Amino acid sequence: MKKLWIGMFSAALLFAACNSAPENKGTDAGNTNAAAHNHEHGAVADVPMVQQAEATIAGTYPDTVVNGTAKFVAGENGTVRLELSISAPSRAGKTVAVHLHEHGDCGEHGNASHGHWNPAGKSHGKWGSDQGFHSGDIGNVTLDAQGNGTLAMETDLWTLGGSADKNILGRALIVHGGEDDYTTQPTGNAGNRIGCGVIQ
Ligand SMILES: [Cu+2]
Ligand SMILES: [Zn+2]
Repeated sequence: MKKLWIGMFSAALLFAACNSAPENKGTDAGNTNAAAHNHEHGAVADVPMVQQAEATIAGTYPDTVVNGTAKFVAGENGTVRLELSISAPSRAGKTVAVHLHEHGDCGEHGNASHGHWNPAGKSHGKWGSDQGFHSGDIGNVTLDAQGNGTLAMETDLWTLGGSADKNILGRALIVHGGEDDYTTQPTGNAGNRIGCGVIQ
């Protein structure tokens, strides 16, 4: 099944390579080709659209083990689904913040990724808050007794490619050592950047 799915992805890449229009066909094998033409053709994409992307998360400090994977899959109707899995044994039983940061550079203990990705110029906050939130404010993940945690979400604020106000390709997914208080500006006071991966 996995191989089949990868094959479909390859086919999607080939399609994208010979047709510059974004392809919004979902991963459901039952989709008809007609569904691929429901997307908007108006805007010229800054970055070619892809159907899936991934960030491999690694520790940014030699003495703090952090591993993880963030898988992003484009859905129908312009949404992106994230399935995140992280492991940070030193934070077992604690809650850690996860954000998308602006630059896809994990250097300088994650600080080279700069601030939270905030294309809409909003205040930092809890995802979905009426008071506003950054497009990168994924939020907190509670880790179990082994330091493992997962998060899944789906949003229409992100795209895999496309215009800079929505494209998350080339941005960094940061795992912090502490919890996001959803209040402190503009960071949430979430502590050091102990894990990082670039979305590609
Ligand atoms: Cu952050
Ligand atoms: Zn933020």
